[in-house]
Amino acid sequence: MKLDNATVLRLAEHLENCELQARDTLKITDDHPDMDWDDAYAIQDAIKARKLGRGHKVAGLKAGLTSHAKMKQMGVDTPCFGFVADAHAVPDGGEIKVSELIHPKVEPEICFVTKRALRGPGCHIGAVLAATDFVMPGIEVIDSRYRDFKFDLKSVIADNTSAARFAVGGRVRSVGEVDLRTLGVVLEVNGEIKSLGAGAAVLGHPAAAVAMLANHLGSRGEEIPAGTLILSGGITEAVAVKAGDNVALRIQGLGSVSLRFI
Ligand code: 0L1
Ligand code: MG
Repeated sequence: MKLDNATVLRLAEHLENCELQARDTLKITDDHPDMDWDDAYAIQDAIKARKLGRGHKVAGLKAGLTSHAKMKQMGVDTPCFGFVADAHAVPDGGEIKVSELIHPKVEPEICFVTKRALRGPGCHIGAVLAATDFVMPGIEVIDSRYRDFKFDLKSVIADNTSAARFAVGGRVRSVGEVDLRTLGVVLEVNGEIKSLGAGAAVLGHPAAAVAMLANHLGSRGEEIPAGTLILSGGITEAVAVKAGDNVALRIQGLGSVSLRFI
């Protein structure tokens, strides 16, 4: 670690206040160019501790930047990991107030719910599929706290990977019922198709993103507990949304989930 504890806590407070007050900031590596990966995750952990300290719960885990479309869009070459909180959860078909966000974008994701714990190192797709209770469609709303989404990977990790809102819904399926690589995904805004893809866009197989998350947590002495919701990452590039937009995600065999931005 390159940052002292007081700096980690101060940056966590700053970034979480930006989230809660819907105001943007410059990327934190501008002032802390030497911060390392441990610093970045320590700031994210401190944001989590702040939320838990106010009585919130972790609602799930997320892998971000897991498709080449997303990596290319954001100019990075490695996935990252974060969490979603109960306050981020929106019911299927629910409303999101744009005034509570900075510059929201939506991402189509395949979500996993585990029935057994997963712990790296050595976690692989087979272990993930064996430990998965079911999969379902999810829309993740990302809202980087960094001005104009201009950041680097360490700044993004510290900012809890831009987590802002999410909705899951549709049909739950066991992984034996579907081939997650070839599932077609359609994201519509106001009835117009905005992006298309297939599950394999996420690291060749969305379960690979979950395995990578388990291995990342394993390197920190943590695991994915049984019963965890995991957002495996955007299958296409993220799509900017504004007040008045109706967003619908359809995933072949998994039904649909929708959100309204007001
Ligand atoms: O969930 C994601 O893929 C978001 C990762 C963070 C980068 C971004 O804000 O696009
Ligand atoms: Mg995402």
